[in-house]
Order: sequence, then structure tokens, then C-alpha cells
Amino acid sequence: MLSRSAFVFSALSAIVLGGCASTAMGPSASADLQARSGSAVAGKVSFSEANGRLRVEAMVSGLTPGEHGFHVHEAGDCSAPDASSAKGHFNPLGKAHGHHASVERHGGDMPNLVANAQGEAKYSAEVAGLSLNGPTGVVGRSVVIHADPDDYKSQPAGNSGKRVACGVIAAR
Ligand SMILES: [Cu+2]
Repeated sequence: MLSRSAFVFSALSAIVLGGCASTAMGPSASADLQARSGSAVAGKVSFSEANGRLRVEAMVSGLTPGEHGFHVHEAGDCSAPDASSAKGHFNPLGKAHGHHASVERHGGDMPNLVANAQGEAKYSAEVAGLSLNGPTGVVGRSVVIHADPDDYKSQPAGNSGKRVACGVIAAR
């Protein structure tokens, strides 16, 4: 069961931006995606801090069309063929899994990635509760794309299925 607080949305905590070009200034980080679980997924994810949030931008190919769970995972280790080595969602505040705009969410919970009919996704979001470094920092962790959509409520990972891509997040 979800607590009522799971539905308390903070309108500004995650803003999905469509198609903004990146002109990132200052420190940033990136992850080169590696195909996992037999997929052909490729691409890159970039991270920078903006407006007190973490701006996450990605260009990805080789996906199945539609929505895919997209999270920062705890461990910066993509070595397992199924990316299980990345462990669970990055959860610095010890919360339950939830919608990215909810108070009750893992820090690593982000909006789903949406692939077009060609299996390509262009993504840009500003995510609250994450940063590049420090206790909520993503550098040294990993970013994972799942086969299925995150339903934003099933525990502990939104029922988003296999891990089809994984990339270790490194400062650049
Ligand atoms: Cu995940």
C-alpha cells in the first residue's frame, strides 16, 4: 500500500524539458551506456547541476519503442551480463520507491525514458534530490535502463523488468 504522502507532489521537483540543447557550464559527469541482458542498446547520459537539481540528458538507441524505467543505481559496476552488479536504486534517504515528483521516492528514481518507433530516445529532465557529488551524488554510481516502464509504485523498483543498458557515471 502506498501512503498518502506518496501522492503529495511537489510541482517543481521534477520538470521534464523537451529537447533543450545542452550548453552545460561548470562541472558535469557522463555515462557511456553498455548493452546488457542481450539488448542492442547504446548511448550516452550526461549529468550537470542546474537550479538546485540534477539535469539529466540522454541520447539512446536500440530500445524497444515506448517507455522504459530509468534510474540511478547504487553501485558503479555494470560488469554483470544482466547488470545486477549495479545493485538496487540509489536511495540515499532510505525512502520507498515512488514517482519522481513525489516526496516518497528513491533519489535515483527518474522519469521514464520514452523511445520512438525507431527505438531512439532523446531525454532531458531536472531531478530533485540528486547532485553530482556528496551524499546525494551520482558520480561513481551507475545509470540503468530497463526493458519495461517503471509504474512508479511497485516496490522496490517499479516492476520495470530486465536491465537492458548500464553505464558507470564518471566525472568529466
Ligand atoms: Cu533501475
